[in-house]
Amino acid sequence: MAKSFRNFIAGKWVAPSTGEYFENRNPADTRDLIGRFPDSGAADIEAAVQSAGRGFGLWSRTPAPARGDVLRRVGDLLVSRKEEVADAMTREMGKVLAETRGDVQEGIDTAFYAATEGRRLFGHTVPSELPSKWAMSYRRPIGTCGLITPFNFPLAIPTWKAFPALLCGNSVIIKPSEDVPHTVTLLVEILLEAGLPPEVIQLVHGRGETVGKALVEHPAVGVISFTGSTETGAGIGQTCGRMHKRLSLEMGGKNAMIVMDDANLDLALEGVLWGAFGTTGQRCTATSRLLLHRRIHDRFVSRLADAAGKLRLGDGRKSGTDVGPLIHEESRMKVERYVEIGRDQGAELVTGGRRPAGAKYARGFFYQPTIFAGVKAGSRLEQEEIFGPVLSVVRFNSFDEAVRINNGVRYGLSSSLYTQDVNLSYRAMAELDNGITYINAPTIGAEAHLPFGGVKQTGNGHREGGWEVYEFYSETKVCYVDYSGRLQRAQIDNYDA
Ligand code: UN1
Repeated sequence: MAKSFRNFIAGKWVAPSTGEYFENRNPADTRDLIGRFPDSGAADIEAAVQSAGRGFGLWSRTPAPARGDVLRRVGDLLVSRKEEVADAMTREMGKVLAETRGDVQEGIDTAFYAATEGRRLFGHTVPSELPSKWAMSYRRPIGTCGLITPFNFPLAIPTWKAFPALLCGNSVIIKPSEDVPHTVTLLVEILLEAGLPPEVIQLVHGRGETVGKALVEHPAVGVISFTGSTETGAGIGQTCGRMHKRLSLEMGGKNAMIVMDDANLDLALEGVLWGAFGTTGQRCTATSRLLLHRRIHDRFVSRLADAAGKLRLGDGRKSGTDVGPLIHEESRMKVERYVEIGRDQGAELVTGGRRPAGAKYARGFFYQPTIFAGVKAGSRLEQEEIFGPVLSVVRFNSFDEAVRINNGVRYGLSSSLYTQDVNLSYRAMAELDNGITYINAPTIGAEAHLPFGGVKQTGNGHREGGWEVYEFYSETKVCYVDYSGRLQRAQIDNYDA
């Protein structure tokens, strides 16, 4: 009998009010049942919100350096449990162990950054325009933050959201993806072990349509942070707009790598294999378009098809695996639909394009690394996010044309340019419409201490990571202290006296 996991609400591990559970199975082998997780309802969110309000009262008055100390211990615990968390993550999510170790490391980096931020959290002190008067700002906690996280970075993304939110003095309710509920359960255990007061954190498992919706619509949850699809994000945006909530959205991407004719092609080849097929293409930052200069196009495509065909598909927990399964059957079917679309639209399938054969793959959601060449700018394959191991190659004639193609999609997360030309590198940084541009590296690989996010329909202007996220999770408070002992009217007494 598989273990039944619980929610964490009001300082206790509790069963859901609904009495319902869903199964969490290994995507590499669906016979492997990890456990049953709560299919919670609105009543569980209500209890979590009540508790988070109490947690906020306590935590918001704890000095920020002391909050940072808790997060430092979280980082230490993640370091000591890195291997165990990575293994649990690969078991429920599928990506290879090297990647889930990286995912835990991103959480560790985020914890240590947050720990030191407790001793910064800078405001400004600026001169007043009037004599004997001080003017300054500082960062204040906001309240309860609702965090809705996706399946592809089961630890890193919850930490990007929760650690800065906590460091700023807020309480947190996490609703993780129902595809990866175990990893966040481990994270909450670690937060508690590190000494976080229990009511500061709540974990409510369940589906977006029920639990996620109740969280977004609850009037006492003033902040929502969501990573997921652009469609779901648009709906959340409407609700938050109507309710005047602070909202951070991190959504789709259709990221391009541009390879110029002077590029180091060995480096570009290694880069595109990693960018397109790492995490089985299930990153918002995945390299899903490869723009090749016509002079190197044919040679590069044939080397790439060859190398992609050699990637070893399999269970991410077994050594020797390069590419794990997709997260679930619907996601594999979506990939299959796009492969059909590519064929129908006349793109040339150069490798992959089907499920792998063999008993080894029969129980998992595997799909071969797939490459289409001759993809037309503007076609569906080139424009739409697939979130799987499908790379579309587009040929171009000039750098200007490559920039136009890169910018011709509704998303704007990351981009990449391979060249030896320093002038083109700087032009790319200026002209590519993305939140992140890499030079001589693929479109993935953002580091935790820099702001992460995209322009256009990828986001709504906020950034996660780095220093900027602390502004999202805190309110600016401005204070004026007039010690002149008289009424001083700003803009008036100092000009018209
Ligand atoms: C995502 O693409 O969904 O930049 C997150 C990267 C990782 C985070 C990616 N550090 O590839």
